Parts: sequence; structure tokens; C-alpha cells
Amino acid sequence: SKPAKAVKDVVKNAAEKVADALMPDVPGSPGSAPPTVEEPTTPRDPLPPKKEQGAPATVTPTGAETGAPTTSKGQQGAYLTTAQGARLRDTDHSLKAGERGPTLLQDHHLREKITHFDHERIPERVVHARGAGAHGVFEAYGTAEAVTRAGFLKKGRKTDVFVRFSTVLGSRGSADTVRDTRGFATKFYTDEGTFDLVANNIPVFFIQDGIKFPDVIHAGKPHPDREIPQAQSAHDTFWDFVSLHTEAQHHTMWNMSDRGIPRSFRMMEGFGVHTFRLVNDAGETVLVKFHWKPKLGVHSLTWEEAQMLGGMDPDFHRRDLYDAIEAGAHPEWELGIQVFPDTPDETFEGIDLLDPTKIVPEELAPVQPIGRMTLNRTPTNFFAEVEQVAFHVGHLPPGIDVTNDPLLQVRLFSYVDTQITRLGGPNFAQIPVNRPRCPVNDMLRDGFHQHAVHAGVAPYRPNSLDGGNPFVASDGEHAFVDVPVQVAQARKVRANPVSFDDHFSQVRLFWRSMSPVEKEHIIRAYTFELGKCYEQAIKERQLQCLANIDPVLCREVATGLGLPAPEPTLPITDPAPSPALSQVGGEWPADGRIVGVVVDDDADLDGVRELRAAVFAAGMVPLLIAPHGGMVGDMPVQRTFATARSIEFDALLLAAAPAPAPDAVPARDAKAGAGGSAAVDPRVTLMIDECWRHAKAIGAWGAGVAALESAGITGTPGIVRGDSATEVLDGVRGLMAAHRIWERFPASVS
Ligand code: HDE
Repeated sequence: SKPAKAVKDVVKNAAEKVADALMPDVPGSPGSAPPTVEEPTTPRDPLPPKKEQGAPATVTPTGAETGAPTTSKGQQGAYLTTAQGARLRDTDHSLKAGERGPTLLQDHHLREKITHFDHERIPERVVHARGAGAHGVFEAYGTAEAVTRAGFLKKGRKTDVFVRFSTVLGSRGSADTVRDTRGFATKFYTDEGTFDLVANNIPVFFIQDGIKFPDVIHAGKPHPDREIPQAQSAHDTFWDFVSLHTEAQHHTMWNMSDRGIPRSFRMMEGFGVHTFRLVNDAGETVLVKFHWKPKLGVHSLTWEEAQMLGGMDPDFHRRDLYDAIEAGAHPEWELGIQVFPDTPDETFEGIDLLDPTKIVPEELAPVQPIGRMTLNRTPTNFFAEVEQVAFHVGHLPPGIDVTNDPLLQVRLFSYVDTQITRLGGPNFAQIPVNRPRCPVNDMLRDGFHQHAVHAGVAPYRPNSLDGGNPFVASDGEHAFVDVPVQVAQARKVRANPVSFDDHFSQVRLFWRSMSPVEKEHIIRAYTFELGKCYEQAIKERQLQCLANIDPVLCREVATGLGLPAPEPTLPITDPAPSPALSQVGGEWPADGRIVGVVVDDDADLDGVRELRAAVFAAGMVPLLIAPHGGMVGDMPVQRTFATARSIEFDALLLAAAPAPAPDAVPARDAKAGAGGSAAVDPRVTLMIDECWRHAKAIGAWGAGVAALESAGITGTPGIVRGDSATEVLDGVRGLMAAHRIWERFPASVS
């Protein structure tokens, strides 16, 4: 049908753009720009300012305009100036007393340039320092209208958003693919005030009370004496804490599962974690949990891929996000809510909704879709937007309110507090990415970096001098609603409700919901992480926790560590599994997936040409890998054997079995002994080996079949041999829909 074709064309265009982005400009190749070798010398007019470069809103308490300029400089004008706007003749030489003389203190341009540079860095976030962000739009389905008065959730409403994805533990420059929780924070610029949904890709948290946050983070961060290891939990202090503070066990198992190493930000779920309270126009309330569901499904890296990427492409997730958006393959998520009656005990089916270490299985309360988010624009300036964005769980529009979850309560304090230091004062809401997209008439004044030029004389209430403005709004005028929840008559205590004491039954629920291959990965992750600890007592204590979760899990990890498996000290419960927690099963779109194609000058180039077109048409991206750069036939080469590595590809196709080039690494030749030599370039066999180990689909036709054989692959799961390129691609595409060739992983547990 017509619409289906239109969608296909969009995806096809998108895939071609990704390929262009990934393709080096090959001089003389069709469509490549002529090389620019000279510095331009003619000044050109400034580009028009972009949307986010506007100045802060300057509405005064009386609604008067302040006359402040409405645009700021984009640093794109024709002539270089000082910060004060004086044009400069020279920025390449400091002012000196003679050509060989000392530099003069009076060189104000030099001092301005160096001083500003000296202060370019701001403190990184104390957690979630490493992140990447993008702009987009959220469109509401209207399905939440009955339960919330929030205007942006009314049917068809479109709201601009900014999303920042992050890891938690690592520094700003750490690798993207470490085993960790991922942040998934969304700023909705609604016309009733900004709403921040500051979520993670894991639905539970390590602690039940925010007062423990410094403890868990101090335990997870590098050791204070040597500041290692960076961005990981595989060390003594982390396991010391989580094995002692057993409420952390649930979140920890999610980290040890494949959820801890996502394939892409585009393939992660997001969870608001806490229970929130919605209120509708009639003042009726419900309790909800927020979920983001990715269109592309939830997928992960293998642990070996994640580790290799840490060295070979530490920016893997950031690159993937920006390549996809720039190519037009816009990532999408559905926002959904689980809805629970707002009962006085705030529980659902016996699960305490205020306990952030518990989920409500989707089988008990289905996730109901309420809107769709599409990310469609990369940042213009990473620092201005991604670094300076400031989220806060207390940024709430009318219709959404908080609950008494003691973790959420502490977060309500922490975010603004940390941002005052990180962003150098209390006026960070005036930074472009943080500006609300609705009128702001606050009575906040002055402070570091005040950009608004407030008029009026009476920033206080009540006043008569500014005409009584600003007035407070009523219900019908979109005022925020503090739901008048009954607060129990109670004594002041430092204590948790008894229901918070169960630390193991939901960890077991998660374990029991995993497929055998996912269980195997969990076992290996615990074995790896505990294997990196030095203290025997810590390993033993964590094994005791595992014994209280599941005897098989405990036994397998204990075997790997060479320690005895302890007996459980608590009764083992029998929770019903939640199939929705497993990532395995189902078929998913392969939009934007990367297909590597090994070619050489003697390969079946007609077949390769047809194959490239078919890969594009399927919305995926073909990258040709050849012994040399430049062209093979009339097709540009994107990777050479020197620059390609398997981790970049979601599937590998072989059109050739190239003999070792003189620059090939010697490993295999040396192994074959003096006089012996490998038949196929060892970098190609390495690529095949790794794709096999990482359970990726591999296809070969014509001369390529010999490369498979040379890599010792005679088995079948996930291997497609065929007579023609397109026949092989058809088979490989089918396999890619399931993400991996799961049966290739050995599974010792069921
Ligand atoms: Fe955060 N968290 N957090 N957190 N959090 C921060 O705020 C904090 C928690 C989350 O991309 C900080 O501006 C406390 C849960 C994300 O800019 C800080 C507690 C969840 C981000 C802070 C929690 C999150 C942060 C650091 C326990 C998932 C990155 C920088 C009570 C639902 C936001 C900043 C971005 C960032 C405090 C627990 C998600 C220090 C005290 C639970 C996605 O304020």
C-alpha cells in the first residue's frame, strides 16, 4: 500500500544517510564533495541564530518587556572579536616586546583568551557524569486524560523534549559500554511548566531510603586511595556494601543481567522507579509507575563485546545515537503507565508501592501506552545542552504529584542542591536548555549569572506597587495541585515499614523469569565481578546472598570462584515468573543495524552491488570491508582490514576469502610454523571468529564460503550459505530480527 511504501522510503533514505556518515570521502568517488584544501579567506554573513540560542525570557512581574535583546550571538559572524565585541587583527601571536622578547602583561586579548580557557570546565555530575543527549518531541495519545489533568497528556498534544542518557559510576570521559545502570532523563517542555521524568533503565533501586545514597555511591566509585577501578562495580567496596546491605540485591541482579550492558540507548527501556500520584480534573487520584518502551526492543551487548568496545570505541553508544538521528532513523519510545488504585495502604497485590526495590510485574498490571516520543535532533553544542541540562524530580506540572517513597523524598532535595554547585549558582533555569517554554513570572531575583533584566519594584507578595502582580492561580487556571493526602498521625522515627524487609523474593522472581541463556550470562557476570574482588569474606558473604536467592545460581557462581556453596539462611519463596522481564524471544525491526561485507577486487562485485541495495532497502547499513581503502570496482570501501573490527557489525557477510596481506598481523602465520601460512587473511578469520562468539548471523556466498571454512566454521546455527548474495541476505535478515543466535551460547542451567 502507499503509506507502507512511504515508510520504506524514509527508512531507506535514513540508511543511506548513515552509510554516508560512516563513509570516508573517497576522492573521485561518485557523489563525494571535491576536497577542500585551502582555508577560506572571504568573510561570510553570520548564519541565522538557532532556536535554542534565544536569550532568556525577560517578562517582568507586571508583564512588561525589559527590552533586553532576544537573540544571543552564535559565534558565527564574519569577524573575530573580543568578548566585548572589538574586532581583532591577530589571534595567533601574543603581544611581545620585539619578536624575540617577553610577552607583555598588557595583552588584554591574550589574557581574556587564556583566562576564559582556564575556566572552561565545570565540575562533572557527582553521579551520571558520562552522558549523551538529544532533542525530540512527545505526542500524547490522550489515553491518560481520565486519570490526570496534565495538559501535555491530552490527545494529540505535542510537546518538545530533551533527553539525556547516562552511565552512573564513571567519570565524564569513561567508556559507554561498561556494566552499569543507565540514566534515562526526559525534560518535557510543557506549556504548564516543565516536567522532568528522571528515570533509569532498571526499574528498582539499590536503596529504600535516600539517606543511603552517599553510601552506595561511595561504595561503587573507585577506591579512594588509588582511584581505581574506573566506571565499574567489579571491586571490593561495591560488593562489600551490597552483600551487607541486602536491599541492594535486586538492583544488583539487574546489573549482572544483560540489562547492565545495553546494545544501544535506542534499545533500552526506561523506568520512573518510584510510584507517582496522578490527579484528574475532578480531584480523583491514582498511583502510577512510568515506563518507556523502545520501538526497537530491548537488546544488549555480550560481555566480551562490551569490554572490547571499552577500548576500541568508548563512544559507542553516543555515536550510535547521533548516527541514527542524523541519518533520519529517529529513535522512538512509547510512554506507558501501570495504574493502581490510590488505597490508604498504597500496596497492589501485596506489593508495597512505596518500596523502590520492588516492581509490579506487568502480568499483574499491564503497561498502558499514553504517548510516543521521537528523538529527532542532535545537540548544537554538547556543553551548552548536554552538560548544562539540569533535571529535577520536583519539576512537575499540574496533574502529576509525588508519593511518600523515602527515596523520592530525598531526591526532591538533592537535584537542585547539586546543580547550584555544578552550574555555579541558582539561576541555571535561565540556561537555554533548561528554560521553560511557557511564561515565567517568578519572584526569584539576583544571584550568580542572572541573565534576566527584571523590571518592576515589587518582587514580593502581597504588593500594590507592581499592580499586585504576580497573582496566584486557581484550579481552573492551571495551578499545580498538591494532592491533599492524609498524613497519618505518627511518631517521628528513623525506621522503615515492615514490608520493606523482604529483600530476596523479587530477586528470585527476576532470576526465575530469565531464559537459560540469560541465566548463564548472570552467572558469568557474578563470577567475573566477584572474581575481581580480593577479600574472601566479601565473596563468601555475597555467595550467602545468592544462596538466599537461588541454589543453582549460588552453586554455579561458587564453582567459578572455587568456593563452597553455602546453604540458604532464609526460606526460598516461589514467586510466579514474569515473562515480560526476559529480553529473549520475539522479533524486532532491524532499523539502522550495521552489516559488514568482506570483499576484495576479485569478489562477485555484481552480487555485492545488489546486496548493498537490498541492505539499504531493508533499512540497514552496509559497510564494505576490503584489504585496501578507496574503491572496489565502482563501490567505495568504508573499512579496511586494518580499521575494521567485528564489534561494529550486527551481522557479517563474506563475498571473498582474501589471502593474507603483507601487513597482516603475524599471529596465525607464526602458529603455522616456519614455512606455513594461513589461506585467508587472519584479520578476516578473527572477525568471523568473534562474530561467531558473539552469536551474530554470518552469511557467505561464492568465494566467501572458503573464508568460513578457513575460520573453522562447519556448524550451522546462524550461518547462511547460499548461491547468491540476495539469497544469503534474506536468511541473515530473518536471523537478525531475533537479535542474536541464542542457541550458540552454552547454557548450563535451565
Ligand atoms: Fe539521581 N541524581 N539520585 N537517581 N539521577 C542525580 O543530579 C540522587 C536516583 C538519575 O542526566 C544528580 O543533576 C539521590 C534514582 C538520573 O543530568 C543528583 C538519589 C534514579 C540522573 C542525584 C538518586 C535516579 C541523576 C547528579 C537517591 C532513577 C542524571 C547530577 C535518593 C529513577 C540526570 C544531578 C542527568 C542525577 C541524586 C537516586 C536517576 C546528585 C540523592 C532512583 C537519570 O542530584
